[in-house]
Amino acid sequence: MTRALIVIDVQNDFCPGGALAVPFGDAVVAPINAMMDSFDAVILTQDWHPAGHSSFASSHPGAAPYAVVQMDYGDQVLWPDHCIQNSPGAAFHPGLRTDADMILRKGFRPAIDSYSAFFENDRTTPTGLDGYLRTRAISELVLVGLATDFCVNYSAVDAARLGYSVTVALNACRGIDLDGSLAAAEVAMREAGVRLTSG
Ligand code: VGL
Ligand code: ZN
Repeated sequence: MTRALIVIDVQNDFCPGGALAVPFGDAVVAPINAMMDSFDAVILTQDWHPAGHSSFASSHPGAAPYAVVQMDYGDQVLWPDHCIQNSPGAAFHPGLRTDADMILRKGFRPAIDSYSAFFENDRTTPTGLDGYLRTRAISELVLVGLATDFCVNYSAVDAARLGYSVTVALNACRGIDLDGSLAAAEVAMREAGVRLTSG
């Protein structure tokens, strides 16, 4: 079995002091670094939005951050401006090992968000990661990173649907937890056949 570690969005804006800080987000860095050498491939993802992205509350006059709006592809949470291309907030946490096989950027199309590393939020536009993994004969994935209830959750569920064997190492993830989203994400991942581990 060829196994990959998929490291989701360990970027400054999701760490303490960042624009969309996940509580204790930086606590994932040490365990993730320690895991990297045990995999055949390491893939890092990077949330990578243009200024004025449609997922930003600031792009919707009168809307507050964390409100939910209807886009033509479904519900979308409106976020504070974050991970703007080439900004310090979009950079990886300075302690994260970046000696990875591939770095995948997502969320760069102005009109659509992309939580998942596999599909944009319409759940059909591919990022290309599935093709990369298939051509490298990678069938087992371990996912870690930020945020458990958004990008890790969507990536894990999509990966399971695509037929990968998927584990989320919760000890190396942290969540945002908006209105119970963390508990809901754990249910969604389990229902999709994702293994959840804590150590
Ligand atoms: C994420 C909200 C907006 C994440 C990205 O990485 O979980 N969450 N953009
Ligand atoms: Zn984002």
